[in-house]
Amino acid sequence: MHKLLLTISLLLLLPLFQIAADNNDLDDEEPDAVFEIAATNYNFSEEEITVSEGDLIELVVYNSQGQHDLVIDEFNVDTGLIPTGGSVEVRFVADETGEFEYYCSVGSHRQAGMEGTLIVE
Ligand SMILES: [Cu+2]
Repeated sequence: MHKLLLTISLLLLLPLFQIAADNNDLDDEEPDAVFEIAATNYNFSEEEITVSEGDLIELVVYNSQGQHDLVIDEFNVDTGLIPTGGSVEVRFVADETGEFEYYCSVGSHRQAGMEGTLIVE
């Protein structure tokens, strides 16, 4: 009886492990496209990025000056604060076509011009 309960418990937990494994797969895969974006006060070096639907995208965001991050709400992309003089890599699958805004969420940086358009086609 105990064995049966144990087996059922493990079966219930299995999907959690699979989700964790899927996330790791994203890190192991070769990205289909890599974009380097530099953040300064108050500008991103790329105002527009065009990618293909379904592609695994890697963004390498450099921060050369000030406090910045890069966020794309629709794809749950958020670099967190990027160290000044450093960079952060984020990956996501562009699994939806359309135009999406990316922006810096620090203070009023977005209003000051730190935004751009991600086009998935
Ligand atoms: Cu900023």
